[in-house]
Amino acid sequence: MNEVILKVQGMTCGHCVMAVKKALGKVPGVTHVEVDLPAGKAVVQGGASVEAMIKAVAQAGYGADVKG
Ligand SMILES: [Cu+2]
Repeated sequence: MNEVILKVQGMTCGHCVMAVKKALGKVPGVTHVEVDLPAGKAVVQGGASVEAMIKAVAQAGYGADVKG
């Protein structure tokens, strides 16, 4: 199983966390999502493409980038 850590910009509260979580959860292939608000990151597990994850987060209104 793949694990991707995304840096997410623009999250300020629990609502943002839920929105990002929901957006990433809808990406085909994603099996599990953990969002860390204070760290501004999302840990995504599954076989989805990183491009699709970033696009999904962007469509939810947040910025995403591959961490590292
Ligand atoms: Cu919020």
